[in-house]
Amino acid sequence: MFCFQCEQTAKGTGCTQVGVCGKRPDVAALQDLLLHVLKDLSRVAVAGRKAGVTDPEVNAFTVEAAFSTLTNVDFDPERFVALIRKGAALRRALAEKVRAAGGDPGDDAEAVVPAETLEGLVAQGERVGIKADPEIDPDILSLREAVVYGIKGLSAYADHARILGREDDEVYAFVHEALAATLDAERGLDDWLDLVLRTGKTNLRAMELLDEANTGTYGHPVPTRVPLGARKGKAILVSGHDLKDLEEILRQSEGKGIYVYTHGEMLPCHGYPGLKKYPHFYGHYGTAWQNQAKEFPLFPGPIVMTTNCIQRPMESYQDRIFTRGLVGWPGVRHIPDLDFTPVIAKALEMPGFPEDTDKGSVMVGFARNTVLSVADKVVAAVKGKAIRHFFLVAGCDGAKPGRNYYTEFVEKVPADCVVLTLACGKFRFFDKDLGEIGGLPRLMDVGQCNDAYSAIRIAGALADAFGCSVNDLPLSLVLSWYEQKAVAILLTLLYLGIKDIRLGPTLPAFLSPGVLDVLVQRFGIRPITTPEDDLRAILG
Ligand code: SF4
Ligand code: SF3
Repeated sequence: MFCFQCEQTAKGTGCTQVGVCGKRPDVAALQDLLLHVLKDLSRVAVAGRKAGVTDPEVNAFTVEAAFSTLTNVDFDPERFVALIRKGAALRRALAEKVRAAGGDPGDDAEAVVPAETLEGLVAQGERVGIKADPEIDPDILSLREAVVYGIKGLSAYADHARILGREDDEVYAFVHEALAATLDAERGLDDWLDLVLRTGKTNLRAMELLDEANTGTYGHPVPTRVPLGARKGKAILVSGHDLKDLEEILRQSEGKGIYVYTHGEMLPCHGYPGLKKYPHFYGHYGTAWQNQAKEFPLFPGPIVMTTNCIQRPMESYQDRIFTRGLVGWPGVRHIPDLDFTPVIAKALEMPGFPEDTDKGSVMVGFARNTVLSVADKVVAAVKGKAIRHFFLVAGCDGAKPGRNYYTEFVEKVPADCVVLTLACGKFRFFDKDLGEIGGLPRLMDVGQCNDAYSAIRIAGALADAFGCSVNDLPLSLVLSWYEQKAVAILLTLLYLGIKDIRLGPTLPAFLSPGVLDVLVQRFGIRPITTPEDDLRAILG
């Protein structure tokens, strides 16, 4: 196997024996084969659009299948076998439709015919992995993989939006164009660079769709205090990023004497009016994804993983963790639709929390509507020099010790500066009381990684208010990345021309020295150093 799509890749170069994330070589090969099937399907979808043929099932399948190969989503070989077979069948059916419409779907002989057995499929996957072409130019490989990982992240956002009824064929058309382009051995460096930035552009649209989907369905988040302790009684823990799953769990468990808690990236859900209206939606349990093996054994109820990041479940909670959506782990019970009866039954069967406990609380709900509703106050505070600088300290968390940088950074931010945050990296500092400046909290949680769009809108609106570009605002981006949604967001920021981003804890292994050089020259992107040095460099 060879995989270097995430930040924790082995030795900072690539996982070759087994994934640091726990991905086994057979699953890695199946993911490679699925991706190859998707690229081939995309080629036919591109030909289809030229002939006026689009297929909603193909569109939905493409983003679902790409999302399922994102880090820490699906570790179950059987699920990938099913996706590979479905992808190949969709390709055959689509090619026929395209031909019937007078289009040219290409040569069927080039299509993948999935092997009969798991071993056969794994062998097929091993032939189409990242390093399949030993002759490929390292910069082209780097840009091609940047596109693929950006598409995986974008697909996650598009899939979340689709679940809530928001779609745009332009997004699907680009996903197909980009995946088909990865099969084109003739593309030059400039074409690849262009495709990288267009991936960022389309990701912005996908995030916009998701923002419309979330706020259109559940209302705009409002500032909300979320307890970190527990209420005496039965309990369900919901993790991941999927708001629809959470809503259904709340609806189906209402009036049953069960309290529902969020975990990880679900924390910001407490701010949505359409979700916080449930009286049994109580509080937040635990911290970021990489601590689940420590925190889940102590939760006295069932746990539902709606999306990434799942870690290898410990034996002590194997029988009460459930996967939903695209998440999978061999041997873990999967909820195939929105019927959460088994989860509720498990909650009723388990003891729940024996008593109330108080562990403090945190505030959520500082998404674009909240922040922009006090834009005048913010602008006045900056002009009156009460606020010197804004920091967006955002992104993923992970297990590496280098990630303490973000905790220290936030602790050392001077008292006249404001910290905006989003995504699971915030668990390094989310419960710190940084106080207020002129009635504004100094630490504001914009939401999930899925809400990066909200932060972009806030930055854009502030730039408008000051009559300058985002790059000229007293704002610095200090980002932490781990998986491919973060890659997609980074590509969006580059597409928007945002400069001087600080990125850590390490730079992506898939960026070749040549590509990194271009990013440094054109965008001033740089690795984090130490909190002291970075703060000094930013604030002068
Ligand atoms: Fe390694 Fe990350 Fe790939 Fe898992 S997803 S195999 S940790 S690079
Ligand atoms: Fe976190 Fe997995 Fe990226 Fe949503 S939950 S930000 S890592």
